[in-house]
Amino acid sequence: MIERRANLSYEEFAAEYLWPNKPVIVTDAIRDWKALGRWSPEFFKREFGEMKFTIVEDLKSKIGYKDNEGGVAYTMAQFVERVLDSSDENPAPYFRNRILYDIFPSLRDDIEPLPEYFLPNWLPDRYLVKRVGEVLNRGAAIEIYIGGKGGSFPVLHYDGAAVHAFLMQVYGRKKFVLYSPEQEAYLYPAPEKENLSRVNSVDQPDFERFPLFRKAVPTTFILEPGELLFIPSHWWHTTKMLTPSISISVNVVNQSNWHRLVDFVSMRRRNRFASLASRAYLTIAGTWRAWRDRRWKKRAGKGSSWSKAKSKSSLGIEQ
Ligand SMILES: O=C(O)CCC(=O)C(=O)O
Repeated sequence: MIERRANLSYEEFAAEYLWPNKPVIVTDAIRDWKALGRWSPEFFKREFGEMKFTIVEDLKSKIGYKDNEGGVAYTMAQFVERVLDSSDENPAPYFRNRILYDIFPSLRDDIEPLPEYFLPNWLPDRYLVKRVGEVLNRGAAIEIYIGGKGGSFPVLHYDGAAVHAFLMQVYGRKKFVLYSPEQEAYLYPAPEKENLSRVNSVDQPDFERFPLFRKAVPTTFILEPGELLFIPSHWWHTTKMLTPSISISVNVVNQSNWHRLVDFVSMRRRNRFASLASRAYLTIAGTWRAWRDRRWKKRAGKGSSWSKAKSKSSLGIEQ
């Protein structure tokens, strides 16, 4: 069972969900977004009908779930037609993990104000180690997803680098299936990409190949338009659309999940020295940011919001 909350203050969110690493749906967090009521498949056809892109239709065979390169060419108008005709038997491909501000910069204002729950976020920070900065900064990008009935996210996974995810359902209904981190032993993480499951499908799993998956207990629910879902760090998840659907996602790292990020990154370094070096660097980087956050909060005054704390910071852009 997932809790649905309304009128959830930042402090309540942090104490009851962020720090305990527990999912929640907030029903009124994005109620002022212009996107609600404005965005629909028809809106994208009308406003961006000529836009050209490609989509990889069958990602099941590919393990890299963010892989959008190559595939079938569409205009937005053609794609929207596919979305509107989509069915369980013949689902439209999924336009997903596209960077909203890059491809639809004019839509920036439609998703304002961004909920306070997204702060503090260490992903857009500057990092001394260039490669770390590149990976984390890319992770900070707000992403958009457009799909049709019967379409699904191609793989059961948790988000890379163990970031938290916020999923905002702007249009249509989407089914989510979640598994807590404790159930990892039943989820068959891929040896080469530990955050992706090898289980072929959560709806029709091949129990011959994945017998332990019988023991996995899913949390299943439908995200309705206007709702925000918090998927905490290392929670496994996948989705299926019940209607044409448009969603937005935001990833977040801060003190609450940095230790999981450190584990994730150092676990992936096969070389023991590189693994220890990453752990040491990231631990220092996290300790410094935790201290900086506390200083911002203190300066802004007790009870002030994170956005106020950040804007009052004398450090300006994050270090
Ligand atoms: O909204 C969806 O279909 C799932 C998105 C997701 O899990 C992801 O991008 O990591």
